[in-house]
Amino acid sequence: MKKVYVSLIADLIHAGHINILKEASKLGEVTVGLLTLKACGELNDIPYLDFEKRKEVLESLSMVKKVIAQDTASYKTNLEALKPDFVVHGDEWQNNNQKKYREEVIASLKAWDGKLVEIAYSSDINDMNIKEQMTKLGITTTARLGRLRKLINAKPVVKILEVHNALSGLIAENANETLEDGAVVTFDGMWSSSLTDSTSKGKPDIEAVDTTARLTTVNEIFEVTTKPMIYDADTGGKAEHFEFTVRSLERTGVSAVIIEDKTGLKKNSLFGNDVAQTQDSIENFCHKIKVGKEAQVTNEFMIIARIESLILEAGMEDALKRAFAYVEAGADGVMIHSRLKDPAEIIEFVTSFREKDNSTPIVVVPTSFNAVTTDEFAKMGVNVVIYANHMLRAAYPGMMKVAQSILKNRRSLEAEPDCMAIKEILELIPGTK
Ligand code: SPV
Ligand code: MG
Repeated sequence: MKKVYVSLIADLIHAGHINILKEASKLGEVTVGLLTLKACGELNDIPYLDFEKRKEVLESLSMVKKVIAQDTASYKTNLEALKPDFVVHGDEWQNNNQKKYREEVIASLKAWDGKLVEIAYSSDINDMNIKEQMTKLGITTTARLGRLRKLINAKPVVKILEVHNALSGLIAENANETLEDGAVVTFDGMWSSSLTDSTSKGKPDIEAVDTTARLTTVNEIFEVTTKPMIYDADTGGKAEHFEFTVRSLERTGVSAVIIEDKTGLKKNSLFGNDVAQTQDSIENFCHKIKVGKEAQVTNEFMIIARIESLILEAGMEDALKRAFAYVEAGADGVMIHSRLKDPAEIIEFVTSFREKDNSTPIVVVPTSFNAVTTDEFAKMGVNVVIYANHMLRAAYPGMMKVAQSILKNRRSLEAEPDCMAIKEILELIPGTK
């Protein structure tokens, strides 16, 4: 009996998969290399179903002899272990972001005279089309909430963009860029920033915008998006209040909350010690984390502890001591903040933290240390990078410039080149026509 290898994600089994498996089984005994969450992350294609569920479905198909895990987007390790006579794949990978894996498969098969068999790809039935259609229908609260943890487990680094209203939410949802290697990159989720939500409401970033108003913004964003959200809850308020915030965020479908270890009148961290800011005691803050963890209803919701020691110049030792204490108290992740342009203190923190803890997610907000790329953060051991205020900061100068031009010229003619065309704005929102 010949050996046949088929690599699949098999999240939503459809006629295209069945066709490939049918053709593969005509050639011999089929082993499916089922992509693990990590391997899916390399392809930027995160499945809805977990590995065991996807495996169960495939194992029940008569065309499949065996299902094994494929832990990387590359087939190499599995192929060298199995030495199949055939690898069967849809022919669409000749021209998409899997091209490099195809070339690698051809090279590997040569060593034992195996063959690659490519099946004509049915362009009307494929995962991406089905997923796109599903996304258009929206997302359930539970699926959105659980998605952040999945992304953190799957991807080398999760990229989050600040949103302050539904329109900026649509940018986080739809912005994409095709890189040189053909890979299409997108943002993984959204950040509800206390700074930009307050600023867009014309108020200072001092916890003056209450949770109800903040959640109204979140709900408006959720109406038109499907990506997960991390919510900036400032200090979290009093522990007795924080438990209600946690429940409200979960009920809305927010995936994670970040609370910072400050107390008293909160001021934005980027002021540093230029304004009076007080750090909470480790004991109090751990208590707040515990209260939050006890209040949450789902297993997926995350409470992330933000350490302000470097912002307030309390030193690296204090930052690390707090980080470990907060994780001990139940925090699902830590955020380390810095307002220095030089990333040295962030690198030192991440390296020292990772020496003792190689699993707790680390979050950074590189507003100041903005020369570091997401890939460099990933290599360092950071899991989530938040671009925390850029949508609002980009929008405001444009609006101010146009307002001033109208005043100066007593008409809008001169401002037109700085504005989007009316036709474009009429068609900006998906499904307008
Ligand atoms: C925010 O976006 O509101 C933050 C990040 O908390 S920072 O402004 O850098 O403090
Ligand atoms: Mg904030």
